[in-house]
Amino acid sequence: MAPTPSLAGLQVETTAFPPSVKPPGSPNTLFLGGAGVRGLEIQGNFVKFTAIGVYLEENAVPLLAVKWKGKTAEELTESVEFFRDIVTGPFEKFIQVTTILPLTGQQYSDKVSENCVAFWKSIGIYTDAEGKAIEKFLEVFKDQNFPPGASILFTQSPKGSLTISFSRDASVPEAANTVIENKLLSEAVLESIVGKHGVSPAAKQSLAERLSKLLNGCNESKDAKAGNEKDCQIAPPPSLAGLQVETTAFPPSVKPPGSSNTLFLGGAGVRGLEIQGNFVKFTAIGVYLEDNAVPQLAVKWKGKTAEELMESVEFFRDIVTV
Ligand code: HCC
Repeated sequence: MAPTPSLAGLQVETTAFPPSVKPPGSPNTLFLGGAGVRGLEIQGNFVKFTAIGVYLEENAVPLLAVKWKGKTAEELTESVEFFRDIVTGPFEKFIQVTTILPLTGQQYSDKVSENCVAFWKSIGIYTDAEGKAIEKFLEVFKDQNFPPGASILFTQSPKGSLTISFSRDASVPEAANTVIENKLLSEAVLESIVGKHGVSPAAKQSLAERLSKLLNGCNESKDAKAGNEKDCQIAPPPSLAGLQVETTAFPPSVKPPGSSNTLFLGGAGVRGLEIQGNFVKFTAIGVYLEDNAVPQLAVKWKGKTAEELMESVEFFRDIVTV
């Protein structure tokens, strides 16, 4: 069994991608490989259309490690072959495309189909089977509409089936809408997002950054030397990261009611109680702080490790009273 990669969720615009999901039509739990926006330059402005999260089955890490362990995020970002290996690797994948701007099913499926066909032609494959698969793909989207916040979900099995589901929000439904049995189409959908001419350079960069961390030292057994887990936490810069606690997504910053300031997410967690031997979770709590808390706390606490802060009653007293 591959170890569970220790990953943070990611916030892309208003969409919180949780660290792991169980895709519709699959018994497996996949981890968030990376996420980013898909936008278009329109009259000099970068217009963001969708937020895309790419999830991978856990065995992707040891499989990719064979060739890619030791590479930096920059090397991976620039490697067409690395993304090809993600697209074609023998592990399950799940893609969540959440709309930022409204899209019709036809607009979306026309764009994706166009990109898939262009990819096949570029590598010299395009048979009747692929033509039929594209027809079916367009048919599935024909009567769909995606207001902002709706999601298009693709589950890709290693054998090559493409399962398509829809959600009115960012939640992942249990049931799938349609399955298309065509390996090349399944691969081309991911290729069109993170491949050589992928529509989301942001998702590519995110995948490269997170996987380089997992591949370079975070791929040891769970009981590997103490501290490894901590070093392997992958979190985007604090100024950008929200946190997912159970079903609650805490955004990276908020403007509290009755305040003119924007506060950053200091931390979040559950509040539970041990009841008859079970830990029962009652609430999810997020604590936001004003930006100037950082330089103020730095005076006394700069240089301390997370463990030292964790065990310091005085540190938490300072947060409460500062
Ligand atoms: C693709 C192509 C497009 C998208 C994708 C994969 C995508 C579509 C956005 O996820 C879009 C934007 C404007 C339009 C139509 C679609 O996210 O008019 O291969």
